[in-house]
Amino acid sequence: MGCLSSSQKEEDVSIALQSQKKLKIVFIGLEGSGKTAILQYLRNGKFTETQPTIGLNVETIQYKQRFYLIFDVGGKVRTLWSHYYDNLDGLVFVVDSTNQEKQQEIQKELKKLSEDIKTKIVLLMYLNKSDLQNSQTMEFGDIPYSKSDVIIQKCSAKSGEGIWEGIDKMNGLLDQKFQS
Ligand SMILES: Nc1nc2c(ncn2[C@@H]2O[C@H](COP(=O)(O)OP(=O)(O)OP(=O)(O)O)[C@@H](O)[C@H]2O)c(=O)[nH]1
Ligand SMILES: [Mg+2]
Repeated sequence: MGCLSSSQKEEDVSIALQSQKKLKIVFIGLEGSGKTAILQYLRNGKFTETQPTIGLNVETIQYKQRFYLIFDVGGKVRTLWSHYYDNLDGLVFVVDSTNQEKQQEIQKELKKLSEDIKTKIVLLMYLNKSDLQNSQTMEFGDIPYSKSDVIIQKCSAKSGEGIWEGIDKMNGLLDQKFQS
């Protein structure tokens, strides 16, 4: 998996994006929620064991006619997340659906998002680890992010359930955004 140091200039990235016409997607979410496992599933079509991400992973995936450049940012140092928000097309927020105790922490991060991101984007919330018995539906109340389109998708990086479904919904909303 390609790895960039977190100090890579955002400016270089946006120039690269423009020349290759890729859409920029950033994966965030609390540590251990399954961001890297989902990215690996998208890349390889199967579950792969992961290590906690230090800094970030970067991968390109193709879906239908579109190329997505995906930044998977480690959950441990959350102050890093906003470094990748420039020229964003979509944001994927991964939640561990077996960990109800983290609900308030997630809510706090969602609120922060609405302050950090000023443009209209597509927000895909993956409720991951649906293969586990203690996976539960989670309520986030009003996602304080009314400027954007929000998709909530149950999924599992282990079984693959819902992973491509989430990407398909996001792709559909991006189609609408570019047509309007
Ligand atoms: N059962 C199950 N385990 C999962 C799933 N997704 C991830 N895991 C496991 O959860 C742990 C954390 O997954 P990661 O993908 O590394 O989590 P992350 O969000 O990238 O974590 P950070 O990089 O630390 O922010 C690993 O042990 C994974 O194997 C899933 O859908 N089901
Ligand atoms: Mg990771």
